[in-house]
Amino acid sequence: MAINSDALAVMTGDAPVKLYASPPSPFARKARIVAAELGVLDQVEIVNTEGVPFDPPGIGARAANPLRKIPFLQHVDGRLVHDSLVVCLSLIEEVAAPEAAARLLPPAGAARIDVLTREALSRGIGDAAISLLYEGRYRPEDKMWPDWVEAQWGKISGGLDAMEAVVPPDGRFDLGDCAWASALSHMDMRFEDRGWRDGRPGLSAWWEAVKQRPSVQAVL
Ligand SMILES: N[C@@H](CCC(=O)N[C@@H](CS)C(=O)NCC(=O)O)C(=O)O
Repeated sequence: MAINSDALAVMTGDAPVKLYASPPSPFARKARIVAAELGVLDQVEIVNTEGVPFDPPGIGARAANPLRKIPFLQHVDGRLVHDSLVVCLSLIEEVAAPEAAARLLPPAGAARIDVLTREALSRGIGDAAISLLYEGRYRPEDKMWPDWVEAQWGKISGGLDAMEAVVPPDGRFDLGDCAWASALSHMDMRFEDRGWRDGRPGLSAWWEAVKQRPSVQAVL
């Protein structure tokens, strides 16, 4: 989507891309981890922007950001990229050097689909997690629906079980793994009381190891 760069009041400066992101967002964390793993942090200006459902300040004109969500990316030519997967693809394919890009995402075929499928699992967990949080934060108390809350947790739990079944091999840290790390960091931040590690020893051990990566440390 091409937009006039005046459309977002906060757009100033010379970085090739601006990443509109808020620190706790699992989707924004993924984009930041990806930028760090690609070695392009010096080309990405992070603009702190809150993502909340009710038209937060700084989220931009409706024409520029129709879904009113973060993260989104703006290129210096004004192009706007939204949804965290496409933000990551834009960083990989349009900002990073080819060798760095290839480490995060194979160019085609089943290997690429595998990475994108793992990313989608994490994004689904993030969507359910955000729905759950918003239920507690914004829904009037008399309209809360515990079964619905548990159904959202069921999606998260199912996603975590699927992760446990195929724990990433040592040494790999591609886009799918960046996404998993962002989802687990969000689990620790928002849902520690749910005990997501219980019954998932492989995933817990993997998370303890990848948590040491500088790209992940930077978003915790
Ligand atoms: N599928 C989107 C989800 C993004 C999302 O839900 N972001 C939240 C913050 S973590 C947000 O901006 N929420 C505001 C809203 O729902 O209106 C993505 O992957 O980027």
